[in-house]
Amino acid sequence: MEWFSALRESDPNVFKAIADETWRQHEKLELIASENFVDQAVLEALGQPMQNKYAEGYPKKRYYGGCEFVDEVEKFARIRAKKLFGADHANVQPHSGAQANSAAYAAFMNPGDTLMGMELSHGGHLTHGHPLNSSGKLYKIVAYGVDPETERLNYDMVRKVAQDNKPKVIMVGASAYPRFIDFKAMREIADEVGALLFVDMAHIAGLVAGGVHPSPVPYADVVTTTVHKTLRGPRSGMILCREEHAKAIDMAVFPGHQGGPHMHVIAAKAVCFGQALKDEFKAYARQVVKNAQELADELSGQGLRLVSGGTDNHLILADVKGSFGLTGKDAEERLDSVGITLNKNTIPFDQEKPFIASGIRLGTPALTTRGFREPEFRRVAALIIKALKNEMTDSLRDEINSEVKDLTSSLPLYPELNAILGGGSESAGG
Ligand code: DSN
Repeated sequence: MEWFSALRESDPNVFKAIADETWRQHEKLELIASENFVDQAVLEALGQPMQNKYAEGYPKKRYYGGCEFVDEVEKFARIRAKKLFGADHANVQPHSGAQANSAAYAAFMNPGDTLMGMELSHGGHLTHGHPLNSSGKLYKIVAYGVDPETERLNYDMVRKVAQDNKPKVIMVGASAYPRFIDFKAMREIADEVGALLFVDMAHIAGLVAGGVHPSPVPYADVVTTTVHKTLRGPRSGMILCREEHAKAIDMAVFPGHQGGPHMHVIAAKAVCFGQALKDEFKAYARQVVKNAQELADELSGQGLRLVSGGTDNHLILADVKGSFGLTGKDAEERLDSVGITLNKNTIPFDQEKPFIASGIRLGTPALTTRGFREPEFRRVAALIIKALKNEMTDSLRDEINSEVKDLTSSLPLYPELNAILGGGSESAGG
């Protein structure tokens, strides 16, 4: 049976949307910092009959029969995750990063306890205490931000917030912070105020696995992550912790927050962790950072102001309003129209609302996966600047779009899949 032959036959509408999306991923320059492209092995593990299986519980202790083979993949995933990050314990069942964070909080906090997290508008995350998220509704939130001068974390300022508020948990981690985080300093602050230290390493997990970002694991009580960002696995979450916290974490995930684990996704996590243990993944992680630094140098050299002046990791936060008088929303839409995909983002001390924002966030993980290196990223930077600095006319749009196509066709994504799906052809909508 050829991949997608049944779907093409039984549901042409869904088939066409998948074909179009696969082609879109190939045809555009993907710079969303939290996205990546998994390989065929991960896709195959996601699309197989383990998706049919209920398996509440943990390996060898399930509430359903017939779990002997799904037990195997969960064991592979746990063993590989622990090896990859040097952790005592891994729970690989969270369906997402948000679920992982909710479960981790609930394992140690009661409603009304104080949670300290990074301000969302300074680069933090919704689940670190935003008032509209369950974290912000259940817990008393205190927030720390970046230093207005350096736009980086200032550990004396963080210490002061902790000392003034004595949180039960300090959550460290960000979705739009381009600099290394000093986990040792955060551990010291947590110890000084008697707090537990949680790190959400979702954005940087692949860089930590690849040895190009300091690891939080030696310092944190609990580390949560997604698997699909720099780590390049299936869309899902995971929790790592010290042995003393293993039981509380496992109970908080199941039965505390989830029912049946998604065993097909856990199989794909095992595949991803196996890949990340290889030397090739270390080379990939190094290249992600090199590419981000090249892109940052080129963009700032051509007049785009970068928050904190540059990057240590996979992402760049750029002030398009201060640099070119465009809002983040305008910049996102303008770049989208020329085949460059990224997202608007608030910058520290932003005067605009999050849906408008003064900045854009760019990341290199996805394009690095398809083989882009420094020379390609220099071309990407030039196209971004050309689109942002000039008035967008039809001819400029056509010119940039055609340069984007030249770049993407030189390093194709999913060529075999697109051949099966018909990506780019009239029938697939391309
Ligand atoms: N939505 C993710 C991101 O883009 O950073 C965070 O969950």
